[in-house]
Amino acid sequence: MTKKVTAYIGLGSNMGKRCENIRRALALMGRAGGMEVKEISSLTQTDPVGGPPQGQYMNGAALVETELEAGQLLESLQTIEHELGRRRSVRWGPRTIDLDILLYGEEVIEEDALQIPHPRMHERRFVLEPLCEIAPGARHPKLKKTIRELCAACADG
Ligand code: A4P
Ligand code: MG
Repeated sequence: MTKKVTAYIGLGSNMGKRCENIRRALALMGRAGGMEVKEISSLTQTDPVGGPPQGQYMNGAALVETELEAGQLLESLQTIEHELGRRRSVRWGPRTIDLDILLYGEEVIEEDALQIPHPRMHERRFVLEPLCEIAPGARHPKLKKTIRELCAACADG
């Protein structure tokens, strides 16, 4: 049997129909092959952090079980971002959909194209709060703290 890994995906949108974009991304993730969406947090509206002046985001998080390697998972998520009209222009700029791999099991990956845990997740309330809803006890493999602990210690907002 193929080994399954539990991964957490950060969901964000601040262009167009934001909830609809996230809902469609989750549906495409379910159909992409090699991953199953098991849990979804609530979606909350958040003020933009960094980047140019831009509209408010809807943010959430999802738990997926996947047979894909982390690099394959990233590729699959980027294909979905593209299908939903995401065009990369400005870093941290507005987007129809952003799908970030927050955690992939307890793996630590530090490559140019892929860093896991997501390097800024622990300082962002818009990531930690939805993640804490679905994975309070999941552990950040570098900081050795649970999501609940990181959320309680987060200075953002
Ligand atoms: N990449 C490396 N590690 C990862 C990972 N763990 N998951 C690389 C996904 N991608 C990863 O990402 C740029 C490159 O990061 C990818 O090609 C991939 O190889 P991108 O999605 O093209 O660009 P980006 O999202 O603008 O950059 P980045 O650095 O991912 O930005 P962040 O940190 O995700 O910030 N404010 C609110 N309120 N809510 C938000 O959701 N999001 C951002 C984006 C800024 N402010 C926000 C929000
Ligand atoms: Mg991103």
